[in-house]
Amino acid sequence: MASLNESQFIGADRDYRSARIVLIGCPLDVTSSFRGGTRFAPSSIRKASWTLETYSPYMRRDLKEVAALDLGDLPVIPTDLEGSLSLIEKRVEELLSDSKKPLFLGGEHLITYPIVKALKRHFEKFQIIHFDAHWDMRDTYEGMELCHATVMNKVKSLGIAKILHIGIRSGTEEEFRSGTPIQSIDSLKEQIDFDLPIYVTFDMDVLDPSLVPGVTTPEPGGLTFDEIIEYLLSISGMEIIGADVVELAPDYDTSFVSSICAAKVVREVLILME
Ligand SMILES: [Mn+2]
Repeated sequence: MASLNESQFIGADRDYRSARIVLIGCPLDVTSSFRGGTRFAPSSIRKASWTLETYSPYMRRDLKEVAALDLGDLPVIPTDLEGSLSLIEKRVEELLSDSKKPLFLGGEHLITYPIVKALKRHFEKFQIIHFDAHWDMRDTYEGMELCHATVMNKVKSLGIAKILHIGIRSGTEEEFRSGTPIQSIDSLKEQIDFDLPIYVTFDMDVLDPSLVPGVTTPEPGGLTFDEIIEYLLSISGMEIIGADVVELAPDYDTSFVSSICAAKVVREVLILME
C-alpha cells in the first residue's frame, strides 16, 4: 500500500507540469435549503479514497496510469458567494490555459455554474451529463437566483449544446415538463452526441439514500452503484473535458460509506478522463 496522505486523493500525486487532470476541493456550503455539510466533503472524500485500491476492475485500468494531481482546496468564503464563484471560475480558467482538465470535489452543486462558465470560453460546443435526483432547473428558489436548485438552469442559459439528465426523480411539474430524464443505457446511447466532448456533473444524491445517506437532500428511489458504473462505462473512450462530484454531506453518515462511494465515483471518473 502506498503511504497514506490524507491531504491528497489516492494516486493523484503527479507534479503540476506532467499532470493532465487536476483535482480541486471546493468546500462551498452556502445555499443548501434542507441541511448543509458539504464543506466537509472534499477532505472526507480524500480520506475515503485511501480505503480503495488504485485499480478499477470496472474500467480495467489503474489510477497509477492516470496523470493526476490533487491541488487541495480553494479558499472559498461562506459570507462572499459572488466572490467564491468568481474564484472558482478564475481557477478553472488558469487550469484550462495550462491545458489541464479540472475535476472538482464539492461542495454544493452551485459550483458547476462557474466551472462550466469558464469551460464555455475554451470549448465552443460540448454536452453535459448530469447525474442527480433533482432537476435543479428552477428559475429561482426561495428568492435566490443562484443556488443549488437553479444551477442547471443557469448552466443551460450559458448555451450548452445538450444536457442529459440521469437519475432524476424529484422536481416540480414544470421541471418535468421541461424534458425527459434518461432512464436506461440504451436511451443514453440514443441521445448522446458521440462527436461532442462531455462535462460530467455528479450529484451524489443520484444514488439511492440506502447506499449514500450522507447528502444534503436524500431522495428515495435512487440508482445503485452498479447502474452508475454501467452509465459511466457507456461513455468510456469519449473525450471528457471536466467533471465535478458534489453534494456529499459526510457527517450524516457515521458509517463513512457515503464518502467511500463518492471516492469510488471519483476514481472511476478520473480513469475515464485520462
Ligand atoms: Mn440533487
